[in-house]
Amino acid sequence: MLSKLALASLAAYASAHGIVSQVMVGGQWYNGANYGSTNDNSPVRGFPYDGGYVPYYNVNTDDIVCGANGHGSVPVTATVNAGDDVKLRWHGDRGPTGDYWGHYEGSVMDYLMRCDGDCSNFQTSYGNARVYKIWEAGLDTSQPRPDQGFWPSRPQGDGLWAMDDMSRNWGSWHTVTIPATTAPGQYMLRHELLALQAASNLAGTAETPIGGPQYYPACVQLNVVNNSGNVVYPPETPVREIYSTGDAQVNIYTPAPNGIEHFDIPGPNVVNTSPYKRSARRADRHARREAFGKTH
Ligand SMILES: *[C@@H]1O[C@H](CO)[C@@H](O)[C@H](O)[C@H]1NC(C)=O
Ligand SMILES: [Cu+2]
Repeated sequence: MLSKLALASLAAYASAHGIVSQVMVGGQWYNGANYGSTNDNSPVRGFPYDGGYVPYYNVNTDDIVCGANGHGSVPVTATVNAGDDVKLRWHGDRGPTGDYWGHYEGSVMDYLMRCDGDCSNFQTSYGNARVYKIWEAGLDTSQPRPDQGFWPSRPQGDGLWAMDDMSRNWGSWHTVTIPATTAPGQYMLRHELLALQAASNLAGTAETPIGGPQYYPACVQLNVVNNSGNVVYPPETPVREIYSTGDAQVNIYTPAPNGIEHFDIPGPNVVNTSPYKRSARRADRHARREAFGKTH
């Protein structure tokens, strides 16, 4: 039987989710988002009032670009050198201080999206939002399943999920490097968490009324300067075409007791941002795929 306290925390679990509460861009601190509104001193676009996710059935709508409350711009566009790091802090309801990102199972992804001018004028509903993926991590099966710590609900299964790693081992901070070959100009860093704890159950449960995979995009307005000299223009994908509603509908709880042993991170591959056209290894793999009649 659940105590009143347990019921209260279940309710919090259902609505709290998380937001990017702080960012560090090129060594400079900025505020993140507020719940429910944009924050004047932040380059992070708005989150829904409850930090809620984009549900799987909206992955082909404009909401997937920067989230349901991220359509409008924020006043700050943070300047960063190509080659510098951007760090994002996910605020949630778990962890040793009760404010770490709360979910365990899922991937972490980063995309860049050109703003075609000032990000402060960039409206995600224009239908022009195109991205390329610069980083991703999913399930690292070379790692053992971590102990449960503060999160007793995690199911069985070997491996360390990137989302769990971020919260557990990095104080709920994520770091991504803006490629040194990025052309100067304004971009949105489209950072994204994909939570899978409800991915097997599209119908939802009492705790998760909307089931299925949960997408948490976070857009940071950036002005990229001081390029190294080499510029790479990677192929782009319209954001509303990067996922389909069937992506990530995995059952992480089976086959019991070992959980899933492999997770294909959805969306396009991470692009090659090396200043050289194509590495020998990639060219070789490409040639082999063509030999087998595969186009992609
Ligand atoms: C870009 O380079 C210039 C010249 O070296 C420097 O003054 C400026 O601070 C750099 N920008 C950033 C964001 O570091
Ligand atoms: Cu959540």
